[in-house]
Amino acid sequence: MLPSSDARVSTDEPRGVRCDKTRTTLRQNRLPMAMESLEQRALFSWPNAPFDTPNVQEVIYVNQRGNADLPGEKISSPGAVHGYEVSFDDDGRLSIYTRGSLRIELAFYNGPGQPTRANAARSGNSSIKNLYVGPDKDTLYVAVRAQDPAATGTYALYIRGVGQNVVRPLNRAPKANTFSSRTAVTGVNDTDFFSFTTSVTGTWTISVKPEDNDLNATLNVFDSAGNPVVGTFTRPVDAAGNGGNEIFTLTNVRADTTYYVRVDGLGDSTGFYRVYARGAPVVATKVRRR
Ligand SMILES: [Ca+2]
Ligand SMILES: [Ca+2]
Repeated sequence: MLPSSDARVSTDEPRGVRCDKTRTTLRQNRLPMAMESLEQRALFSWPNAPFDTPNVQEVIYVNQRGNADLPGEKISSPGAVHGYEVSFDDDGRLSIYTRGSLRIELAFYNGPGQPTRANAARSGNSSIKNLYVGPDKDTLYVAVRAQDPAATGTYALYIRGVGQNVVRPLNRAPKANTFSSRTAVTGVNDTDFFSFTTSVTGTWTISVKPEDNDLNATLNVFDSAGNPVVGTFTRPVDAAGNGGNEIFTLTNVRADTTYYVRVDGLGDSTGFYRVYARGAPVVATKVRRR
């Protein structure tokens, strides 16, 4: 059970141990040693965000629905925290949860510093629900670690965040099978989403061309269900630096398929850019009969 209020920190009790949820009661009635150390660890010993070595930090690139599925995550060194940076373009509710056999402790940070909510797994699964994402496009952090500091292993992490309010359709350009749009990454954690529907079966090239040398663009493409088709939830296409074009070619694409293109500026880079989707139809080849 999770508190619905924005309590500073909440911790689920281990299975079989009964305790009162309020922290004053926890303090007054001294807990068994194991429970107390768990509570204290969950409260006090999370590292500050952003995370650095020996902890890991990755950036999560959510899809147009504000979601990210990370099924193959790993705690590879004992005691390490696996940290994630995540942001949303719009405000709303956020839930995070893990699955797997490794007992997990999960923490949410609404900015740099200490977590605002933390939760320990009853089984392998841990979750923090009803988090509020404000309208300021803040950088948020999620941290995952094994409940047993000596344990290592894999887990799945799921982000269920805030969907993108505005998805711009890419405009059909005069050139056949070409769509494009121009806009700007205007600030830290401003993310732009575009959609287009393929007009031919064949090869489709999606590109981002910065018009400002300050913009280090990154590119992700998701299908209509939110599955990554270009880049992953933690790795965009980012071959070029500031001012450089990002290009990715998809082969064997069917006509009438809708894709969602995510453009972001790496770090806090900003600037205007154009985004293109260009289709090259499959050329029919005659099959010779002998
Ligand atoms: Ca923008
Ligand atoms: Ca780039």
